[in-house]
Amino acid sequence: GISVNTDIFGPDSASLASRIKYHAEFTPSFSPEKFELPKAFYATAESVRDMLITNWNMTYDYYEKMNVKQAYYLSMEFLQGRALLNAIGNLELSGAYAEALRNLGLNLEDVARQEPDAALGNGGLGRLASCFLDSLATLNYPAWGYGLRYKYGLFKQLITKDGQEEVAENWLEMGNPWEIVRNDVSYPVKFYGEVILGLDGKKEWVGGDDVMAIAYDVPIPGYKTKTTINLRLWSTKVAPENFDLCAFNAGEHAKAYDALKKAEKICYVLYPGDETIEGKTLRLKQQYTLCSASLQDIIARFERRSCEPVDWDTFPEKVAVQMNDTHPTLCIPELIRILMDVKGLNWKEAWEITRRTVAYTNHTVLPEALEKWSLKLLQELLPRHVEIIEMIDEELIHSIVSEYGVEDLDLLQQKLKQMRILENVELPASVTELLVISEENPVVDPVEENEISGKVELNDEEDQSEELEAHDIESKTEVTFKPDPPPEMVRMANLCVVGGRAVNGVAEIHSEIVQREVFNEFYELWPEKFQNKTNGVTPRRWIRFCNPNLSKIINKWIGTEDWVINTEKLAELRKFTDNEELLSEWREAKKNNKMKVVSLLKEKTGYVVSPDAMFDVQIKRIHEYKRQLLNALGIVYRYKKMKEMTPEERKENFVPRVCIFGGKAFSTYVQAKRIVKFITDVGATINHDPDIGDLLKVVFVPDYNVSIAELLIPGSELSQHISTAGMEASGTSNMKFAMNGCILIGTLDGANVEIRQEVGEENFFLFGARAHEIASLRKERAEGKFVPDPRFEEVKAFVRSGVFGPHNYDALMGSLEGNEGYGRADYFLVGKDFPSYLECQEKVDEAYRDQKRWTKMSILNTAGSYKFSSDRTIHEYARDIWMIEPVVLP
Ligand code: DL6
Repeated sequence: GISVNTDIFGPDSASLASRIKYHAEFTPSFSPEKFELPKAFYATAESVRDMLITNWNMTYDYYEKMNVKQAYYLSMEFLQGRALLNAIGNLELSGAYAEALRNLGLNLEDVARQEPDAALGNGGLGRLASCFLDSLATLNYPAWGYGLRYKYGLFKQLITKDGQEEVAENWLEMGNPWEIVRNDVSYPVKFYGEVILGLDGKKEWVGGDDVMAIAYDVPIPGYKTKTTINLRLWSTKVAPENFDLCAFNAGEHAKAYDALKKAEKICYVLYPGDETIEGKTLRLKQQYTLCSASLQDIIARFERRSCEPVDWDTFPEKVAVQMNDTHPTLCIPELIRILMDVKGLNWKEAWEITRRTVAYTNHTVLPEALEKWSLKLLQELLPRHVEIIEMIDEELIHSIVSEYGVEDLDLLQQKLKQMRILENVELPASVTELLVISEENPVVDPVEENEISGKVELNDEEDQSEELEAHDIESKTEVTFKPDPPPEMVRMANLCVVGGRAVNGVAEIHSEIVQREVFNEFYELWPEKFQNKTNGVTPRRWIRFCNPNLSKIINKWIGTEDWVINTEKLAELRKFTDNEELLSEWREAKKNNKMKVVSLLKEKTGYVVSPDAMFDVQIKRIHEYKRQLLNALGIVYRYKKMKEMTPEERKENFVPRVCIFGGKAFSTYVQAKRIVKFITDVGATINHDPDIGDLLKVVFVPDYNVSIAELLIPGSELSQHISTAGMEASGTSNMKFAMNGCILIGTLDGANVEIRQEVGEENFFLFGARAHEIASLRKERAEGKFVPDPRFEEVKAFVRSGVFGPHNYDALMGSLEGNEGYGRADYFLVGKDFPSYLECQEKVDEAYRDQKRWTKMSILNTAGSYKFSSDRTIHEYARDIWMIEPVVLP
């Protein structure tokens, strides 16, 4: 399948074969006797890496010589997937490598499959970062990524009879041929300690524990360019002076290893949460390690490239730092700290430089995902940073006071409450002096009744420890209530908005929500800061390399391979949608890709499915807002209707479908895990029902990752992007599916809105409530005013009847009804959207029956997807936020 290739320069296959053999022998990580697949992969990758290093060095030297402005993309996640086919594809050596390996008795695809996925990310946010790196390199932008080198990536998902189980993913077990450790690039990162006033009157952060951050570089090659940029990942180890040799010599081995383990632990595991906050201290240490090591590195580079004396005011002319979500927020106080405490600048200078350097991308509007850190924890771990955050908070308060004045104290108080970085913290003295604060106008919020979470102390001494829920209070007359004071917190997103030169959302509708709702007060104060940068994905990985069958056809009809960089050329396909030859080639390519999916499903699940059925796919993190449950209930309804019909009626009424799911649930997200279990149970029943046969199959592919997406997306026909409107910031797999000629069924949410515009309304299956309706629908729902469609009641009753095994799925069905104990009633509005979803699915069947119409729709999806190349997104970031220019190597 790697046959579309036009190698135009570089070594021939004989030379590559000898390089592979060289590495098999002289970069040994396997025993010498045999040359088999795993060894062949490592030797091949090492031979590629040699070329990448040459290009990396050239790129680095040139940037150094030209002293260019560089952008730095700081992200806690990079979801790189496999690198081999991407690297040789970008180097235009796929054909030569395939031949070299053939001559060595091996097949390139088999060799490539040996590579473990680098899964240093949870989902969309991390994969976006990786697509951005590919575009940056391809477009010759001087930019680097900075992240952490987690020893264990995202967990491996097993599907057992109990649902999802998680197993550690030891991706580095056999070594990583792509990384280069830089033993000479390391920085101390401090935790704990205290702040003292030095003799020179400057603040000094002393004591505490230092760990060392060591750089591991991963070369990122651009497509058809020598530009090879860098992904620098930090690993941590103990600072040499912290290894307690005395303790070791005294036989206290555990004590001696303690510091060692504490330091290494920081980079052990990718924080598993996508949208939840847990493991707080370790997570905070990870975030600070990324920020501190990266900034020390960036600053060292800036100083090295500067003339003496260093003009710090020019720092923002040479450096742009992008914070991928709030995870790297500590960049802001860390940059200020280094500039003030280490480089000797004053507060005003340091704050100004920082505000001109860093920018922030928001990736979610879910309130529970907007990071907040306990002030107490931060104070303990990073005392100097807390002082700096307090100074920023004070600056902000003064801006708010000068904007809104002190005449209307209610208004002012409301703004302070919404906007301050520090939550539930008293106002600084400099501000209270300005304000006349009456009893009625307390400036620190009183505890609101509905927020009460405090302990209840009973009069009865013996029962003092008992904790009661707030709603129990009324019934106990003898109870006196002493609420805990509300916790003092730091709101990281507010800090990012205040400290960032720009704030952007990731799709038009999301950026509007960011401006109108999430950060509306800030938007009113500083409208010029707010931008939209609709996400994109790299067409190299997501069309050219993962779908060679389709690429060949596109080349033929457009007459050039240029579309791989100039994706707008894809629009030319629109001219040929009536051409029977193209239609038949297009169908053929899809069929071939579907055959690969058939093999994948068989290999991973044992299920054998028919390639003639429609392949209907939903692959993404499992989350209630993404509504895999809506999809599953739609399938159940379909199954129920089938069962009520005669075999003839069934065949006549339904298009055969293979419904494919994939995705991981956060390990402690109980409801998401129930959904996984439910889908697999539904599959187990339907797939073994002899009445149904090939008319309906439901398959959950375990351990969904980038490599599985690369196989599933080209072989899909319908893809589901059905989140509750307003909740999916953008989505990026929707873009990948459209590029590969899949038709989307979806709500008006995230990038779906723009995809529908681009591919044409008639080529997108739209259903469901709109974002602006959601709040009132939820209110109605909570007030019990929602009248469910009978089909929704029918499907829930069917599930409860026990058709899908011994479970009654009470917790799952109950969550859709708001029964006692299940919290918010159908918060994600599955019931509300269910009827319009079913009706839309009927339209899907109807369209699929007319294969000519379907194929045209498919072509028009590919043709209309060009806007969603990450090249477009990166050009926009470069132009509007980072102010960097492409730098082409001579
Ligand atoms: O922007 C990339 C990606 C979006 O496409 C998804 O819609 C969004 O859910 C995801 N956000 C996160 C949230 N993480 N945090 N914080 O992963 O970002």
